[in-house]
Amino acid sequence: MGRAFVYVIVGGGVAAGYAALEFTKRGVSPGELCIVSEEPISPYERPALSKGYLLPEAPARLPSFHTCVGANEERLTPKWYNEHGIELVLGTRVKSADVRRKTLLTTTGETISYKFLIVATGARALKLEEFGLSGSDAENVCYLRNLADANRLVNAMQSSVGGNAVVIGGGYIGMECAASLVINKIKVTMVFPEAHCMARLITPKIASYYEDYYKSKGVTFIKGTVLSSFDIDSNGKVVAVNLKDGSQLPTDMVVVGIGIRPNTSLFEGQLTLEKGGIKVNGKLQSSNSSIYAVGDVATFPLKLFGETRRLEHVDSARKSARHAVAAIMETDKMGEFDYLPFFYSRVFTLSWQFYGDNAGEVIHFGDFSGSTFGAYWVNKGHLVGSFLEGGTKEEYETLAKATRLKPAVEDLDELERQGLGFALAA
Ligand code: FAD
Ligand code: NAD
Ligand code: ISD
Repeated sequence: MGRAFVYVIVGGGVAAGYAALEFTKRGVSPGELCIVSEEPISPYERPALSKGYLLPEAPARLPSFHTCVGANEERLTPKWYNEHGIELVLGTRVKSADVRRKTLLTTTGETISYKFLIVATGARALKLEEFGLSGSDAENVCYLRNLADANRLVNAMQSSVGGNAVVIGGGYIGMECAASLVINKIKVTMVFPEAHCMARLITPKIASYYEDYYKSKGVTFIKGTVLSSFDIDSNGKVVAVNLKDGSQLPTDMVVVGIGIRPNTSLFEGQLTLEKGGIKVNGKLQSSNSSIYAVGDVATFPLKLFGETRRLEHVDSARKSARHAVAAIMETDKMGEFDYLPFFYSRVFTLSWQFYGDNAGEVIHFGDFSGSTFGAYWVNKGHLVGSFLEGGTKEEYETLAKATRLKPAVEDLDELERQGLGFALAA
């Protein structure tokens, strides 16, 4: 059995939702577009899963956070796809792709053919087993990538109120889930191998501010070590976490956030890969001219810094998806994707934004004993990155604009003295 479409999107996450919106804005006809997704629900704003979804009071629930509300655009419900003649094939994994024949084979045995394919398969959470450990299947061990994971996490939290949780990993998932656990009245111990949290992005000085804040909320940090094993009871629940440094942490639940791997396997050996993702050009087009890749799975040229990057953040998923659709539908007119990396997080009453690149020398500014502070990264005499905690909308916009301009920085002391003023004047 088989069906044919002009445009097919494989993957039904953030990028797929924004691509669908862009297709309709550019005039796709009913019956031309199909989205095939392993998830049983239409595209939603994944960031909500580690934030509003985990709140004990008035938690965010679908359909409120279907794409594209995260960018203040229309909320695309299943009805919206239906009304626009977009075929949603949900709860269905694509198990193989034949790029020569331009076909996808699904787990239901259907063959779906395309003229243009957008790969938006995102990424999967790394499992402890990939580091030689075991225990991921225990009922109170939680990962967080999709709605099913989030529901499992909510259930585990509800059974652990007043108890203890161990969070493995000091990255985005670790920090955002730790905050949610605290808000759910669960005592948290965070364990990670680095010297400070969020080591991929922030400086020791900024990390120290966040760690102190978390400590004031009762969070304990155990750094420079990793998990060695779980103690699991006869009901299949983890009751203690054993660390390589020899310590043992009794616990009611565990959250694991130890990074991701892009879902490239369908195309390995068929498309060129780079830096763990599908290599694309400035139009988001892969080594096969009928196939585009967007979001977490794409390694694209970052014009601003003259190198290729694969990013794992929602803004780049949204914008790369829209650019790919524009490039497919307006082939001659579309320029290259010219992206300024933008990352953010919100936990407790804290909120930060980051723009650009965290390369080169770091200049901190602002009041680290108060609530507004930041940092600039200066590389080869130019400002290339900026971070701000506790800024206003206008301040973040200013920072983004200034970072994109990559202004020359002649005097680092002066930059430190001017702080946000430097961005305002740039
Ligand atoms: P995804 O949104 O992961 O979508 C991929 C889709 O492809 C999924 O539906 C998946 O089931 C499907 N799929 C995969 N393989 C197949 C297959 N073979 N067949 C069919 N379907 C398939 N970023 C930020 O910038 N800020 C945040 O605050 C933030 N919070 C986050 C919170 C959480 C809990 C998580 C997990 C991520 C967060 N991110 C955040 C990252 C952001 O959500 C991702 O960068 C973004 O979702 C990437 O979009 P994507 O469409 O590329 O992939
Ligand atoms: P991450 O890369 O941010 O952090 C992984 C962390 O795992 C590292 O900081 C390290 O502390 C830890 N680690 C690595 N190996 C380990 C090991 N063997 N044992 C113990 N700890 C180990 O990844 P994540 O936190 O898992 O996040 C997953 C994805 O979700 C990322 O793509 C991230 O960008 C995305 N996300 C983003 C946001 C945001 O942008 N606000 C929020 C949530 C999730
Ligand atoms: O970007 C985001 C984000 O941080 C969320 O929580 O999108 C979601 C939506 O704003 C949820 O409605």
